[in-house]
Amino acid sequence: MEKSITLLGAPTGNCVRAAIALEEARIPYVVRHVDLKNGEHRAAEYLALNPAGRVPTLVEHREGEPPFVLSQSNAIMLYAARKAPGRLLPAAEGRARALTLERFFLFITDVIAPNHAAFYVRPRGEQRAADLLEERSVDVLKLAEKFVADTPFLAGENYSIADIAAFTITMSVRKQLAWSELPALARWYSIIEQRPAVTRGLKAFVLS
Ligand SMILES: N[C@@H](CCC(=O)N[C@@H](CS)C(=O)NCC(=O)O)C(=O)O
Repeated sequence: MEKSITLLGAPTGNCVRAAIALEEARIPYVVRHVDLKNGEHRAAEYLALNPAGRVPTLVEHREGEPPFVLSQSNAIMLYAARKAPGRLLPAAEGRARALTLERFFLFITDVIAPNHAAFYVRPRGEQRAADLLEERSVDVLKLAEKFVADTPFLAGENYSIADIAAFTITMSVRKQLAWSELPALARWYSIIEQRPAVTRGLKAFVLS
C-alpha cells in the first residue's frame, strides 16, 4: 500500500528531535516548513492537524485511508523507534528498555520542559523565573555526566531516543556548560554530533 510521511515544522529543538529520530529509523519523509514568524501555525489549516498550534506535526498518508496525525515530538520519536525495532529503544520489555525510557523522560520532563518554560517567560518580563528555570534544567542536564562516565550512551551500551532527547537540548545550552567539568559528556556530545542521521536531522528544517 502506498504510504508517505510529511513532517511539518520549523528549526526548533522539538522539530529537530523528531527529524533525527526519523532519520535514525531510516523512515523516508518530506519536510514542510511552517512559518512561525508569520503565524502559519495558528492558521485554520494547520490547527486542523495540530489543535495546540505547535510544531512539529507528523502526517502519514496511506492510500484509501484518512491521514494519521501525530502532534507531539515525543510521540513521533516513539513512533520512529517502533518502526526500527531495537535500534532506538530496546524492543523487549525489561531493564534495558525501562532504563532507556527513564533517561528519555528525564530529559523531556526535567531538562527540556523547564528550559522551554524559561524561553516562554523571559520575553514576558519574568527574568528571575526564567533564570531559575534555566538553572533547574541545566542542573539536571549535568547529571548526564555520570550516565556516560562508564558507557558510551546515555542509557548504556546502545544509542537510543534518550541520546536524541539529550543531544538537542545540550546543543542549545552548550555555551552555559562548564565543559572542563563534564569530560564524559563532552566525549558523548562529539560522538552524537558526528552521527550522519543527526547531521541530516539538524539540517531538515534549515531553509536553503
Ligand atoms: N509538547 C510539544 C511542544 C511543541 C512546542 O512547544 N513547539 C514550539 C516550538 S519548539 C512551538 O510550536 N512554538 C510556537 C508557539 O508556541 O507559538 C512537542 O513536544 O511537540
